[in-house]
Amino acid sequence: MATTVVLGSQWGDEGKGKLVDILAADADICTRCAGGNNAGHTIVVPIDGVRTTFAFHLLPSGLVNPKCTGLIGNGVVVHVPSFFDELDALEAQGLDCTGRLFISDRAHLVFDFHQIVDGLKEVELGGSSIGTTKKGIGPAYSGKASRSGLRVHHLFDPVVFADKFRKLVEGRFKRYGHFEYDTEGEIKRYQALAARLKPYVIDSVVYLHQAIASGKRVLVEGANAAMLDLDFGTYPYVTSSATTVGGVCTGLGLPPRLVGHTIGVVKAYTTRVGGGPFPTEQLNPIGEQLQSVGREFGVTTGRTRRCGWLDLVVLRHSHMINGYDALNLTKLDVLDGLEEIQIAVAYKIDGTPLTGFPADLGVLAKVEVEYVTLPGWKTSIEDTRNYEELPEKCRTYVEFIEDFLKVPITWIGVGPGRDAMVTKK
Ligand code: 2SA
Ligand code: GDP
Ligand code: MG
Repeated sequence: MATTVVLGSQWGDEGKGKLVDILAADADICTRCAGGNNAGHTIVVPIDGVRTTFAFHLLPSGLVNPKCTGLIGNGVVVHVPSFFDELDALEAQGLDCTGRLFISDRAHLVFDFHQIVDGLKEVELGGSSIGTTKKGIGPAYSGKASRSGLRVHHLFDPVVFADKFRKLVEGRFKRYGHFEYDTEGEIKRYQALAARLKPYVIDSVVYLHQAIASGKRVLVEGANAAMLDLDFGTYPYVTSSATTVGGVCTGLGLPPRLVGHTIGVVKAYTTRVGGGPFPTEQLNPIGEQLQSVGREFGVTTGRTRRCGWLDLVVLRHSHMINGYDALNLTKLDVLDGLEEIQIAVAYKIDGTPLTGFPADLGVLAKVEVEYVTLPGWKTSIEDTRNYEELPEKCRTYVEFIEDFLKVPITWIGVGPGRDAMVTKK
């Protein structure tokens, strides 16, 4: 099968970037299909013997492999100035992307006014704000769905671009009042940006299909995660794209039969950043320990991530939607110091277990979470590379998850570095 798909299985930040970087060693093309520069994917690799950290937001993480081509698909929303900022930062870190980075002409554009509106919408929501990254993601996807958005190809028709742009800004002024914004200055700035962007722009549908037909191996890098999916996540506390497997087809123009091996990335505990329900959240010293040992801070905003126990109800829901062939359990080393570890195995209402993850947040607020408690292994696993050498209690934890979900755990993360991965046969 030509494609491998990596998807977040919880509320994001599971460590997708690290796995994508490892798998990119065997990929010709690494492509993003959804989201924008709200995402933050961290890669820690030795470059000339120096431990180097890369933070990817909009560009595909597979670019760390110099033989891999990056492709930003039609389902992604692109803030062009941020695209160049990220590219410049990567090149300053020694990553030469010349001739191996492309962007779909169908991708929608995010403008600064979308980011302003993102902030204004959050203020309007007050106490029930989503906790967005304020990167303009929701407003840009709203424009796409309401058929008024501007796409990459519009950049190359200056008259059409200027006309549509003015109308879009006027519409936002009508809705949110006259916020400070230099419309004509922006139109000029985008003329220069268009010229710079031109060499990167392609018809990604034709490109991808020709690549696959000629035997090229494609790696799809999911952004955000199943519980942030617009349809299947904890709506409205979600992002505005299809972050589950369907988004791979629509975000790239890939028929389902070409969606190959699907890998779910599962953090060994759970985190969430922003607002919204989180049934296994630990607002106590356990949550604080997970946050500090796991260094749980947003890669894009620097916000502190909320932390809690692993939730198998969430993972069963996400597996039903994405159909994982294999899992990467990450950050298992973060649990090293714990005496006991809890895993959520059911949500109950009046003693009756629910069959799925509830759509209605009112129902979700009423669930009683049932946990299984397993003993901790109380020893460092960061230097372990063979599965059989992991402490027995640690293997029990891993196998409990496998048995519950009936999906093999093929990789186990024991540290942030590229080499800190146990491969399980
Ligand atoms: P948005 O900005 O409209 O997509 O926000 C909507 C919700 O989606 C969440 N979201 C994220 N959750 C986890 N990680 C994300 N990326 C960054 C990271 C986050 C950061 O890798 O750390 O730096 O804060 C991400 N992007 C969006 C968001 O928190 C809202 O709950
Ligand atoms: P992504 O959005 O899913 O790519 O994940 P992020 O990069 O936002 O957050 C994951 C964080 O955990 C990053 O700082 C990674 O370097 C780090 N990380 C990834 N895997 C592991 C692991 O197995 N152990 C530890 N300790 N850190 C990890
Ligand atoms: Mg992240």
